[in-house]
This record gives sequence, C-alpha cells and structure tokens, in this order.
Amino acid sequence: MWIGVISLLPEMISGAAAAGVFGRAVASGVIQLAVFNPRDFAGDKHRTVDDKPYGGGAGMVMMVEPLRAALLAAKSAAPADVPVVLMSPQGKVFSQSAAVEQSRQAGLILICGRYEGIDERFVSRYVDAEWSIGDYVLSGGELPALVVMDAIARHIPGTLGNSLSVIDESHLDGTLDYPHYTRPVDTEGAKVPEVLLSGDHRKVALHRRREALGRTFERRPEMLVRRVFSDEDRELLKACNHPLDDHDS
Ligand code: 58G
Repeated sequence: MWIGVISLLPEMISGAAAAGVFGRAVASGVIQLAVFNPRDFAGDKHRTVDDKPYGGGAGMVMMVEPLRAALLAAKSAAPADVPVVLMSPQGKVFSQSAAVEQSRQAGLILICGRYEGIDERFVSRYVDAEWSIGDYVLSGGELPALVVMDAIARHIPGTLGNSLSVIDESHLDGTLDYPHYTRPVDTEGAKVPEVLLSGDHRKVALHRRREALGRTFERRPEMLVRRVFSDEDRELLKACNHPLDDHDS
C-alpha cells in the first residue's frame, strides 16, 4: 500500500514510521511511505506556510497554496484516485472497521494540519474525508496520522510476523481482548489460571471467550448492544449477568 503524508514536521512521521512492526513493513516494501512538507512548496524566500485569520482571532491558519502544491506532488507519486484524508477533531471517528476497509485499498494521502487550522477553501476543494482518532484536540495531525497508519498496516498481509495474531485480537469481533499470561506460573503469589496449563484447547478457547465477553460487559457494555450472539456466547454472557438475556435482544 502507498501512503503519502503531508506534514510541516516530516521527521515526526519518518522517525516514528521507521520503528517496530510498521518500520519493518516500510523496509520490506509492503508499505511505501512518502512524506511531503508544504514548506518545501512555499512561494516566498521565507518559505511562509501560514497567515493570520480573516475576521481576526487568535493563532494562524495554514495557507492554501503550499498545501495545494504539496498535495499535487503527492498525487503525482501516488497510485490513481487515492483518497485525500484530513486528520481533524471535526472528522468522523476512526475505527477498527475503517482500518480493515482502508487496508484493502491501493493507497491513501493523509494531511496533517498545524496551527489553528487549514484554510477552508483547501479542505472543500481537495479533501475527500476527515478522520478523528477521538474527542480531544492535539497540536497537530501527525500523531493521529501515525495512529491510523499503524491501525491500517496491521491488516495488510505481510505486515505482522505472525498472521494469526491479528485474527484473535481485541475489537475485530466486537469484543475486547482476553487477558494474556506468560512465565513464570507464579509471580508474587499471582498464578496463571489453571485451565491455561491444562493443554485442553477447547477448554482454553472457552475460558478466553468468557474472559473477553466478561470484561467487554464490565468495561464497554455499549459494544454488546445491537449484536447477534451465538448460543455459546449467550451462555457465557449469562454468567456475567448481562441484561441481554432479559431483553431477548
Ligand atoms: C481544521 C482545524 C483542520 C486531529 C484544525 C485541521 C488533529 C486532534 C485530532 C486542524 C488535531 C484528532 C490543527 C491541529 C488539527 C488541525 C490538528 N487534533 N482527534 N489537531 O484526531
């Protein structure tokens, strides 16, 4: 997958993108990453990319022209028709299902804003979608862009060493992950659940499913509404007193 990022702090993107699982995907060519700095496309000798807001008010606004030139350079390097996405607190909240969907596409251009915002004429003409990673404001779109890039990359074949790990994980089936344990069997008196040492794969799977459903009910009950459950999940949920059983929903 080809990912283009437009950012005034390109080293923030290239630095973080070189580490870990994502870094390996870039190094192996599974992900092609290209970062474009609007400052490199500014028209004046001071390389100006921002100016005061019309109508007054605090802070600065990113100018259209350097952004447009950076975006056109990105589009020239990108596969045909890649969507242009602005990271913004005004955007649609990014989700696991959006990450899976995007991982099947040829590419993506992410725009990272700085200052108080971006001239709306750039947004309305060039931006196809706005994504938010959650209801909080950051000083730039770079961290959100890295978050969505990582979430997407995990679903591209060849990104994760172990292709099984993404299948089991939290959220993919609409429940939180089950708890994990490794050696030693006893740490400060805290023991690994006996069933995980039993070697009975059926019992282990049932135990993990019960733990996953139980902690989803405790921590994120809204994730369990408007869903169809298997008979087995319904039995496991009864043990957590989930109201689902009373409402027949
Ligand atoms: C309009 C207004 C466009 C994303 C402001 C761009 C970005 C939080 C998130 C901006 C962000 C999030 C200015 C700084 C947005 C820029 C950027 N903060 N929740 N900050 O995903």
